Amino acid sequence: MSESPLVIHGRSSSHFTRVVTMFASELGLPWTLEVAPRLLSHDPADFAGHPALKLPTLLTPSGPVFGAENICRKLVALAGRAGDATLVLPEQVNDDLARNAQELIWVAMSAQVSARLLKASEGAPAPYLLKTQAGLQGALTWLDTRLDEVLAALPAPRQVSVLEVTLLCLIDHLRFFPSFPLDPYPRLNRFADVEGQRASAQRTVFRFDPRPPKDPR
Ligand SMILES: N[C@@H](CCC(=O)N[C@@H](CS)C(=O)NCC(=O)O)C(=O)O
Repeated sequence: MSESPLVIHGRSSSHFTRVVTMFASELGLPWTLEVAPRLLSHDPADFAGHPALKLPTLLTPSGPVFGAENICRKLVALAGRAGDATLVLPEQVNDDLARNAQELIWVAMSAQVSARLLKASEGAPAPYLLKTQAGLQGALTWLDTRLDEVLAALPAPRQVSVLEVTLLCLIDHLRFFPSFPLDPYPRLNRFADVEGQRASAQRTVFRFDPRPPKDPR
């Protein structure tokens, strides 16, 4: 494992970025954040060369690694822990309910990005924005109802799983950018309260990075 910190291109206010910084922290890998300057830019250079203009990207000497899930895999390898069953990547989850939960978490995270960016750039809510929000809330209801079963279906014992890290980042992000009440999801709230105590979560709490004043959050 290299001693120099890993460079993660992203934002401290991004839940996809936090999945990666939390995972790196869990693995004890030093990292620094290179802040993405303009979220609505069309220039891949503003996204560390990501051709689809997304973040996060992990910058490695052998090239970039795009996307939160891919980066988590790469981090496990960089930590010298490939094959360690206590680090639960999506491919180690063999239960349909838990796999469905992971899918809904990714969808909900993307829905939240779309909802925020559509809201920032438009006046009246477009029908697609309303559908996106309804889908996000549908995913949360599903997850809240089945959370105990989903967690019980994850491999154990485990240090950390992508599913739990992504779920914490999703719920915390909904608290960071509140747009509807989270009271209807008591299990998800309790989960986030407990998981938020992890050292890796405390180290990566959402905050705004300093950046050019005209860029919409
Ligand atoms: N599949 C990607 C999704 C990443 C994503 O949507 N990131 C958001 C930031 S939280 C983003 O880049 N938003 C800008 C945009 O969608 O234009 C991943 O897993 O990393």
